[in-house]
Amino acid sequence: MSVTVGRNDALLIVDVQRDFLPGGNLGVPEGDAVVPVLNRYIAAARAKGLPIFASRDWHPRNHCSFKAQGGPWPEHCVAGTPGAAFAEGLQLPSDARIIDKATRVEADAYSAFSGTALAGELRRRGVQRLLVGGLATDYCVLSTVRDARREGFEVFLLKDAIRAVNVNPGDGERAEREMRDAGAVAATYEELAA
Ligand code: VGL
Ligand code: ZN
Repeated sequence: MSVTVGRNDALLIVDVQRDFLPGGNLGVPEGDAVVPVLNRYIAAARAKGLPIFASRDWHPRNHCSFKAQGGPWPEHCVAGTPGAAFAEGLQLPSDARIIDKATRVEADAYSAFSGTALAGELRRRGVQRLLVGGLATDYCVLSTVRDARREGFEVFLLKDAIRAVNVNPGDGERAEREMRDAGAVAATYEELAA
C-alpha cells in the first residue's frame, strides 16, 4: 500500500495513560511499546501540520466502572492522579487537543466520541480521515474506531501502535477484525510513510 497522508488527516491517540502501561492499575500487556511508535507518528503529523488529538480516560473517584462500585475494572485513571497522566515519554505537542471522556460517575464511555466534542471539532477543522492508535485495542480503540466510522470518518488503524488487554484470549484479534469489517484500514508507520 502506498498512501499519502496529509491534508484532511488527523492523528488521534487513544488513552495512552500511565494506568494502562505495565505496572499501572489496569496495565495492558506491552502497552508501553506503543509510546515510541506513536512518537514517530506525532513527529510525522507535526512535520505535515496535521492536527493531533489525544483522548484521556478521566474518571471521578467513585466511577461506576470500578470494582468497588460493582463495575468490571480496578480503579484506574482517576482524574488528576498520576495514573491518569499521559505516559511518560509520549511527546505530545503543547497544541495537541486533549479530549477527556468517561468523566461522569454514572456512565462508562470507551469511545473518544462518546459525550465529547470530538466529532464536531474534527468536522470544523475539515478532518476527513483519522489515524488511530493507542490503548486498548479491544476497548477504547475499538469503540472509538466504531464511532469514527459511524460518524463518517475514514480510519487508518495504526497496527503497530495498539495493544490489547485480552481479558479473553483473542479479544485483540477479534477487535482488529471488527474494525476492518467496519471499514478501517490497517496500516503501519512504514506503509504510511512510503
Ligand atoms: C479502557 C478499560 C477501562 C481503555 C478504559 O482505555 O481501553 N479500558 N477503561
Ligand atoms: Zn476506564
